[in-house]
Amino acid sequence: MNSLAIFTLVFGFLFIIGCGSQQEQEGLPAIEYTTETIKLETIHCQMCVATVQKAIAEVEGIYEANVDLTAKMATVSFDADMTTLNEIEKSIAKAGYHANETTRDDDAYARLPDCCR
Ligand SMILES: [Cu+2]
Repeated sequence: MNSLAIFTLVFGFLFIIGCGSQQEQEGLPAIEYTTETIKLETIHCQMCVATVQKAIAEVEGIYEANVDLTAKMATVSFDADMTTLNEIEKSIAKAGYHANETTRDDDAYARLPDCCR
């Protein structure tokens, strides 16, 4: 088989998969995401933002997360069947930051880079 034939075959296959999953999605009710804001009083630099972003992303069921350094606030969209606001707050606290009324983990805070403490 020449490379063009393989390319056509692979591409065609992907196309079929793409169509298949799209049809499946149409048949299912759309997932509804819950959007919540989280107060992040103790973030103060881009490194803090990156750490918090990572902590949020580690939680299963996160759809979208935006950390606003100026507002000291995160806006998080998640699948409420998979996680809760409290789980997300706990993940941020475990990374060393206060999240709403959830207090940071002191050991994690002590391990943060100097600029973040
Ligand atoms: Cu920082």
